[in-house]
Amino acid sequence: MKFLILHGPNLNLLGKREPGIYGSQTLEDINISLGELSSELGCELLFFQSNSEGELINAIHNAVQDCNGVLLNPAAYTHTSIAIRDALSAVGLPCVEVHLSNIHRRELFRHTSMIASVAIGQICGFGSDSYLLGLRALFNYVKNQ
Ligand code: CA2
Repeated sequence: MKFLILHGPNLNLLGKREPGIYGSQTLEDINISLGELSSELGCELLFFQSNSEGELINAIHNAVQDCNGVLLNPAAYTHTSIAIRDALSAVGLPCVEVHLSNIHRRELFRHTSMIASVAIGQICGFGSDSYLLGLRALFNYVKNQ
């Protein structure tokens, strides 16, 4: 089993800017933890981060060739991108949406997700654990499909 781990805009700054909001872990730290979990589960991961909507969409399109699912934090595109939503819907791969922060406790504009309705589920508010919980959920979903 292989999963695409997709990180949206500005997440490359994690741990380097505004640690008060998003914590001190870097994206590299999160990817390492995900890698450790994938060894435990026995699956393969493909990591990709981009600040560009089109590149994220291309990664989703390419995933259909060799991935069984997508774990994604679309970052600010969560709230705006019908194009990412349509890409996920078009490829039909199971996807889990994750967020470090609890988007429902924050500004009103973060309460809406364009992605949630095409995802199996959404996990938010647990910092980097959101990703680990999300990978477990995605793995179990695909295994039981
Ligand atoms: O809580 C999350 O994971 C978010 O997806 C993070 C996005 C935000 O727009 C979403 O509403 C919720 C922002 C990611 C920006 O990451 C930064 C990291 C360090 C410094 C500045 C931004």
